[in-house]
Amino acid sequence: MNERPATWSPHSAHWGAFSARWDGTTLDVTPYEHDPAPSPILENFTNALRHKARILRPMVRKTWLEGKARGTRDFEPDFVERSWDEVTSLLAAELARVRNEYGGGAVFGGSYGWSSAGRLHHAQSQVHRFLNMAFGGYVRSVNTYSAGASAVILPHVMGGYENHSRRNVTWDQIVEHTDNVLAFGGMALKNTAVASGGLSRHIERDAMTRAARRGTKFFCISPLRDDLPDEANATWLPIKVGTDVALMLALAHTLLFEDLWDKAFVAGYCEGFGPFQLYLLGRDDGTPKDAAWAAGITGMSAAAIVDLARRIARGRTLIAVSHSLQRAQYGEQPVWMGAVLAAMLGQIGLPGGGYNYALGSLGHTGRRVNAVPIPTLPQGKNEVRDFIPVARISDMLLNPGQPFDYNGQSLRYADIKLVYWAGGNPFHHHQDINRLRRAFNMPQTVVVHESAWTPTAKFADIVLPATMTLERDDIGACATDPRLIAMRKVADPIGEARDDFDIFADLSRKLGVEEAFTEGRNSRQWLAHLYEPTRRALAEGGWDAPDFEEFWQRGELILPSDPDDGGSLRAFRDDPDRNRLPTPSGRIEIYSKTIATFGYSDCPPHPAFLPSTEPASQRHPLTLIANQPSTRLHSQLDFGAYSQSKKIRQREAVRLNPVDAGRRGIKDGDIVRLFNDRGACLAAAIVSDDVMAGVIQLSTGAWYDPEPGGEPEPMCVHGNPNMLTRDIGTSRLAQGCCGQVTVVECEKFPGNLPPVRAFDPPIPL
Ligand code: PGD
Repeated sequence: MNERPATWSPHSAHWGAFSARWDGTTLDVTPYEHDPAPSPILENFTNALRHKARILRPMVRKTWLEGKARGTRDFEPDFVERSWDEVTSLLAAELARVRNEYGGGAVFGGSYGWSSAGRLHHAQSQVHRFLNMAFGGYVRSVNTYSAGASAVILPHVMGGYENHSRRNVTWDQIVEHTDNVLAFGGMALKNTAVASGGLSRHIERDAMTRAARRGTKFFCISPLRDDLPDEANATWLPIKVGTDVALMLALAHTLLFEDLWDKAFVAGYCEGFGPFQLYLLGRDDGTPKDAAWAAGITGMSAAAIVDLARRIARGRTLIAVSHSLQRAQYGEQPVWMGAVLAAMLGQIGLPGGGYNYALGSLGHTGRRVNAVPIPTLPQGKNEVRDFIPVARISDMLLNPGQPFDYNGQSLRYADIKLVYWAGGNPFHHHQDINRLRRAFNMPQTVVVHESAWTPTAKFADIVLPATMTLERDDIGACATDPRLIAMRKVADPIGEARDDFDIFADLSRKLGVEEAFTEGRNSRQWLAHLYEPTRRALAEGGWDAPDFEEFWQRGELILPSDPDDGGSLRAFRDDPDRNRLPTPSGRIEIYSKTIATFGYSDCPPHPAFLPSTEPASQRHPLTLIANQPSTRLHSQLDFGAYSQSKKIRQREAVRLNPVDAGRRGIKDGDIVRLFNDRGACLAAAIVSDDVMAGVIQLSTGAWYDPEPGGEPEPMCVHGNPNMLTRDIGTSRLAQGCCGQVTVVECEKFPGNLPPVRAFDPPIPL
């Protein structure tokens, strides 16, 4: 047992920097002293270290040992314990078998997930490095669940995603310059609290307060009122889910019709306005995209739309489009149309104006970028060419060899025999979990490294207990936060848990290639090695550049930042010929000839309003928003104290409007059943007029907890909205995730309330 340390240990999580101390029983956590608005999610750590949900020892599915796992995996207890030596030998032999029989192209190591904040013990980087360096490659995944559509459309029409989301308008610019912020999808503080690698200062609340005091007018364009905090003093413009593009088009139409648009900017900086103008005016389809047309679609009044258009044409206006809007069918369109609307206003590249994709969707945005590189684990070269857009995992497993489209390419799904996952929880994050269950029953072997018994771990064949972040040394860093953190180990690992790095080093040794993976370094030596490029860049720039030991003793290092210069869009504005955008024309593409050649009807060559192919109906009259939770990051530490404190009768809370609740006889605190043709889940009702009528909101992250005996498609008794979401791509262009929106019905749950078992560990046979 650890002694209570005399000093607190600095540490970091994706939701913020903090210090912690552990006396063997109690974990004290305190936020970084200079953080003006620490996230309450930090409290989730306090009961996590020794929680019953932690995995203590390696486990193997008994039916897998008997060669019968494929097609029979479920959530009933079927595990036996194995020693580390036995399990790594077994796994090394299985990896060698699969490679010999089928090659690396039969292993899916895409292994998506946020895992933890440290730069070395980042599980996704570790598994990719292992599969590249020690195994010979794997089928990978590209893009993210966060930004699946935008990461593909933006390079076609404006240039790289990173530049437009991160090196663009800062909060400081907004405080000083911006008159109007049109926040499509809002800018919720629960989202800006999070940035991969962790932030030491959460600045957004203060920035919005100061901007609003100076006179910035924020507009929260969302079905949820609290998608902007009270501090922004925003005007809420409730809009029907999935209709933002119609509003943007009507704003553009009004600007055009009333001659309020910046013709010189469009002529000098954009490509292809002509064909788009025909669409906007309805010359090609007979439907002018005017305010009256949009009113019928969005639920806003035509007069309010015209007023808004006139207002944004005056003063400095920023158009921001959140991640959430593109996590839906045709999600490419709002990202593109937001840019076109901003181009018509002519302020792209001006301080505090123009277009900032994803500003306010994560803590990475609106800040200055570090002037030196942060430590990064090299992942080696992947010899396998096959990949999937990340959210096509079920499609791939269910349809080996079948064709699919992606970004102008015709590809085929690999035939996967072994799935290797570390640092993610697909049974929380992927859409249509009943379908995912079938998909995860296709491979011969499923391997998972986890620190807790998530549903993904419970569905695996080989489960390896990983340390959690507090149980190891690491370096915390985020490219848009100046504080490099010596994340010191706070507690000894639980049970027999080991670092992912040590597990992979062991496996590499059993595969006879230890040196290829470790390069002769232990984890402490890797930390020093990863720190070195940062130190070197600091020294070359003439900044404070302590060696690793000194950095480690200090516990932190403040890194210099690049200037707040508006990035590549400002440079483009200043000189569009010398500073061309990295698009085919070098300009903002309002019409994309490249996309036109793909011939995708679900992603036309200019932005357009495409209504969902699954609209609300009599059977499923409510539109579900399955957004990011405020009580945890994704599903991480769902058993943690803060997440648990917000559950109602152990279930996740679902919010619905008083009108919809009244019609169904639902009151605050009632357990309700949400359902559609794909599945069902229970949740606990909160009746609130912060949610627009016709909309129901259930955040992601409650661990999937199938009702026993409900096979093959049991309901989740805990509240995972991915029981209900659609597992389709945004379009053939990006094939991004559509998890944000679906349609459902909701009723008061009539039956006996089943217990929540989500956090119970399986009892070994
Ligand atoms: P997390 O809960 O963060 O979710 O999906 P993601 O899989 O990233 O999972 C991380 C897992 O890593 C946790 O189970 C944690 O225990 C484990 N872990 C942490 N540290 C370590 C470690 O050191 N080693 C190992 N081996 N494991 C570790 C998030 C994904 O969900 C994302 S990014 C988005 S944006 C999507 N959002 C939505 C959405 O808006 N709506 C729906 N319906 N669905 C979504 N899914 C997506």
